[in-house]
Amino acid sequence: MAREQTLVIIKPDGLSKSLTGNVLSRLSETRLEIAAAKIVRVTRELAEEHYRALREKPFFDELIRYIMGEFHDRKKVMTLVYVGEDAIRLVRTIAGATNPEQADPVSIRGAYGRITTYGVYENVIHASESVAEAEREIKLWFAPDDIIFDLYPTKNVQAVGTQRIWA
Ligand code: FUP
Repeated sequence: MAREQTLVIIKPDGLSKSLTGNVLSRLSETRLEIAAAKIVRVTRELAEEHYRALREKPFFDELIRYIMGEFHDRKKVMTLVYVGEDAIRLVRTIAGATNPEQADPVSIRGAYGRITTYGVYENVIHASESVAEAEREIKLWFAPDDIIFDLYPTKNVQAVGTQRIWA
């Protein structure tokens, strides 16, 4: 088994239902290590890039609005990177199937997810599905310095323009 990393997103329904602690407790059963964590306000650009493989799907627009928090009172998500042996499979097993009605009832999605009347699966969390997708997603959501390990090669660039720093 290989050491892997995977991206987890606690989606706006999870935050809105106060499920953050429950989800993190379930994920701790994996014994994986959290290598990064943050709360993110999701822009349309970020949402569309994250779900770009699904852009032809009939539910794509609703999916983008869902991950942006437009159906919930919490316009934010929590993103984490979990690292360890077999991380992708371990997290996806605890997450459960994509469709919350078909997911194992003891999984996170089975226990807490629902299908809305407008047809989107509100399934509480996202978990990367492959090594390649995990790399793409982690690089999309996190900067190298947000993560405690050097997971992928980096390069140095000279910053230009104005930067906002603490006063
Ligand atoms: P998963 O890898 O389990 O997150 O599944 P997908 O990448 O196929 O789907 C991404 C998201 O699209 C799901 F989390 C919920 C949403 N979705 C729907 O709303 N309806 C569908 O029929 C399939 C997916």
